[in-house]
Amino acid sequence: MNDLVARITPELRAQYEQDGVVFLPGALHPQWLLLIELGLERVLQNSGQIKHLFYKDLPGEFTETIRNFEVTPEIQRLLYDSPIADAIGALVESDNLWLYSDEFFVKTGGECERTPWHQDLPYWPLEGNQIASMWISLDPVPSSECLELVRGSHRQTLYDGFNPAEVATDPTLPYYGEGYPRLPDIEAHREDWDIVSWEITPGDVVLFHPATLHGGGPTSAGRKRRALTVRCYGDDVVYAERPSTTPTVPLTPGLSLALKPGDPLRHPYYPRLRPLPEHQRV
Ligand SMILES: O=C(O)CCC(=O)C(=O)O
Repeated sequence: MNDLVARITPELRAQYEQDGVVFLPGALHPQWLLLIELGLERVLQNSGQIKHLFYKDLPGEFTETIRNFEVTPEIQRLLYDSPIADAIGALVESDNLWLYSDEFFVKTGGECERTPWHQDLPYWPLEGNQIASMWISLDPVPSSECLELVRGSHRQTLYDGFNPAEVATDPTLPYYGEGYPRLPDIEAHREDWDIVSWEITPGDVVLFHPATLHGGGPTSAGRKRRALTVRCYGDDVVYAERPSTTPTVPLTPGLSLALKPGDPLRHPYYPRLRPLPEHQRV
């Protein structure tokens, strides 16, 4: 058992269940951060990976890329070899662990808008409890610019997502427009919500449930914030349908033909991380 897994105690698990988020300072060795940085460089330079740019016409750039694992050997090494999957498996209490997706959030080049408040779960075609995301920043981040989360919100209403194409107009405009209530304007009424965030030193991580309301602080001039979120799940997660108005994220053509609601979420889109697959053993 490595040190990180030993830190996933019953008390930490209870806190995760209660709050939908836990903070682990000094969780990752600099070697793993270097691997992430090399993976990010590959993605930004020449991987052919599709880059989504939020908030055009601002001084800073806010870029997102999703499912980098498939095109980035560094992210594969990270997820097979580092203690990230073991820690998430320990947190959600599942010996089997699959990767749902991984996502870079990069804010560079000057002032960047905040990441709108949202929950991840409505965007995903799944249900279950043995699931968690790990947010990892390569850069030091003051708490005002960090990922922010509403404690306990994973046990309350599941809202519609925000519409990425309309964030500059109104970050509560719905993604599906049916099936879920519209997101409240959390930013306009911050005092009504139990918001937590941390001052980040590289190596610290935030673990959170995909139904926890969260957003990302804006970044100020001269700063950069490069974050990777890794999303993994265990045995109890099953395929679930979402409103057909808009596809789930990331795109998974064919998934709805292969699985029916309630089926365990097993598909080549979701590589097994634990137990370590045979082809990754030496
Ligand atoms: O880093 C950010 O600003 C947003 C991260 C996020 O929304 C996520 O990891 O799900």
